[in-house]
Amino acid sequence: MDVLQRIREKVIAGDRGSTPDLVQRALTVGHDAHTIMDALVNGMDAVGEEWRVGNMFIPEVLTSAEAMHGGMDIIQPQLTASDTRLRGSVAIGTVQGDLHDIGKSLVSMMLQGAGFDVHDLGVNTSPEEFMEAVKTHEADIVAMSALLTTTLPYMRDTILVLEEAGLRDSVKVMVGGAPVTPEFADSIGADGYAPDGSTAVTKARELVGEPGQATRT
Ligand code: B1M
Repeated sequence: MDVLQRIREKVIAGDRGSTPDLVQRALTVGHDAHTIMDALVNGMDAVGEEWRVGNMFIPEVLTSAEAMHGGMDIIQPQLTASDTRLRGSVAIGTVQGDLHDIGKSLVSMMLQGAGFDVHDLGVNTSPEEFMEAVKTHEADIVAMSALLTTTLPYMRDTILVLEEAGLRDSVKVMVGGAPVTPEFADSIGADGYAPDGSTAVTKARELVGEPGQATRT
């Protein structure tokens, strides 16, 4: 089994001890950080499917998430060091009521790697916290992540709070996360949607006025 396949298997097994070592080995043998990230994400996707069908339970899912984070910590310097030119300021967080942080953290790292000044507000971020962060950091982009259908409405609420605070015209809003669709993004008046980290970078560049290749909004 090659090292990328083993990384995927270690995430599925929730092996917090070996995953970072294997990721380090993958870097040493020449795999780039994005390829390794794909292997980590792939493992987490398999975990999600096993959980969905009832073959895995929450404690196991959590140890897989920790293994994934351990691997991400190793590739973070590579993901965030590719371009140091500041392209704009981004306030990113997972929306209120939502504790999923892996996808948001990946997008955050990739935006940093692309040269954005990223302020990661963490998980369970209320509309008011997003709004305050826009003021404090003079953010060009608010980037919201949601993994639960039940927390999607907080994306709309955040946009409303930005409007009420008179900030909506000065900041772009980008949304993403597994249940988010382009149609949903349009329906709440977001400026951009991205299905994954690399598209999020392309979209963010477009939103701050750089040419990009994203496919919508
Ligand atoms: Co959660 N969970 N979970 N969970 N969990 C899902 C999302 C679920 C689909 C599982 C399932 O049923 N198959 C389901 C949601 C169903 C729905 O609403 N449609 C679900 C549920 C129901 C729940 C609970 C309610 C379970 C319960 O308690 N009964 C509960 C809710 C807790 C809460 O948030 N309040 C819960 C809890 C948890 C854990 C704590 C156990 C754990 C989170 C640990 C952590 O994050 N530290 C967890 C996990 C790990 C998952 C799954 C298995 C994996 C999510 C993940 O990290 N994926 C997930 C099933 C799945 O997705 N297959 C599931 C890997 C990650 C890289 O992908 O986050 O999609 P993702 O991010 C991608 C893209 O979406 C995109 O780019 C990323 C990189 O490609 N992206 C953006 C994300 N944000 C973006 C923002 C952007 C642009 C792109 O711009 C701003």
